Amino acid sequence: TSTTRVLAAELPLRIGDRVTVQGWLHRGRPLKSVVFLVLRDRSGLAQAVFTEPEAMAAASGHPEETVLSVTGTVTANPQAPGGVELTSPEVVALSGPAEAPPFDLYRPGVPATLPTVLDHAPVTLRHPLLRAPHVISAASVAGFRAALDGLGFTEIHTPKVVASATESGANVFAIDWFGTPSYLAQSPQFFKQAMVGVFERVYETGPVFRAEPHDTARHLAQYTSLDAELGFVGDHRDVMAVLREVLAGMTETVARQAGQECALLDVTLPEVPERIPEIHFSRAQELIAAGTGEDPRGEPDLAPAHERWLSEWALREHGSEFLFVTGYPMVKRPFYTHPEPGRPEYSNSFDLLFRGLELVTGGQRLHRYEDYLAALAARGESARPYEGYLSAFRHGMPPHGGFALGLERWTARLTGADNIRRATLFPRDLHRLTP
Ligand code: AMO
Repeated sequence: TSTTRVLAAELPLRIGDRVTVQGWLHRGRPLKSVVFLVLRDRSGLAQAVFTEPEAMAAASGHPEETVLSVTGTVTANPQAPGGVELTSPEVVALSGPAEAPPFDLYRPGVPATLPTVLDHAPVTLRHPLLRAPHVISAASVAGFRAALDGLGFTEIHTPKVVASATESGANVFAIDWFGTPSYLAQSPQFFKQAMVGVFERVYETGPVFRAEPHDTARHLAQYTSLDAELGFVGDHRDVMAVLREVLAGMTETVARQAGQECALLDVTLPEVPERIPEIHFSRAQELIAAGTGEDPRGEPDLAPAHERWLSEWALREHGSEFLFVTGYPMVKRPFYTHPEPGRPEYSNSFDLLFRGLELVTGGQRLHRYEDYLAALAARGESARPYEGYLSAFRHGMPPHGGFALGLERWTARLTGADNIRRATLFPRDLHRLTP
């Protein structure tokens, strides 16, 4: 008799039925008069209990991670995972592992260093604790999309090999494109701006590349950028308002779609305030000077330690785990940045800090062609490499702005990971190109 596959999490609804569960042998426990097999599938764990001598023999000797198909009768047992187990089971091995994982995947902790976890990612990520951040990451992207779809945005996909750098200051990977020098895209910046002229509101989720020469817990050489761009804004505050909706949508979707994983990792989801507190860069520097005794005034950017300090300040003063820092100095922002009216040394841009870390960068952009020419000239740059990009602005572009959120940073902050690499399936960095 053949039955269709049922997921572990569905078993409580199938008591009394004869069903087939398929998955990996999470843990086998052969005892004297009974053999317990715990199977793991995408939904969770299911236990099968073998008591007949012949069935016990068939269930014994499979190493963990053997792929099994078990057909049995769903029987209530409060002690089993999910309160049910398969009794009178028959087992078929679909494939066996050639070697054991570097550590037991069924133990509640992970007794391995990060390099060991990453070196053996195809198998170590099967550990429920190591898999969970990636389920949360997937739910976050689903929430990002749903929120922006709801706001009338169109999803786009843009090239990852480009002819010019976009983010001044960030390092580029040069590649040989059929003999033409080119770069791996640092950001979809130019394309998303140009597509405002076509769709008004666009978003993209995809890989971007930064040739980061430093080895930190928050930088990758390839990361996933969640980008949005919208036209007809008054200034950067309209962009911040959209970002607020997106963060709320991401958090809600994580709660709904990855509740089990959040519980497993003890994740406390942040509250996204109706109005995320904001502070101007110049004011932030004054606070830091007064609060830490270090004087950052004159620095064009915030040091990581000062971002942490500001995050704590926002939590203390405003009860918010999010803080917008606005008005970063123009010298630290790319040429497409819109200056602050009245104080042109500052910009209509922002960073969003979340739990001590820069999570998002965004702002209002220049939208007039002549302003781009002037901005490039003022920076001593030729307009020629940017001609393709600038053509959008020769045909009429509305005031617009957007943002980019680093997915791995979000997931790492959400799950309390000490390193962004724990939120990355296969990290690419200074030292890592495999697996
Ligand atoms: P920026 O360069 O600040 O802005 O990047 C946006 C966000 O991406 C994340 N991030 C990184 N994550 C992991 N590893 C890295 N090396 C890394 N670098 C950046 C951060 C950061 O806040 N075009 C602009 C965005 C815009 O204005 O729309 C941009 O790329 O979370």
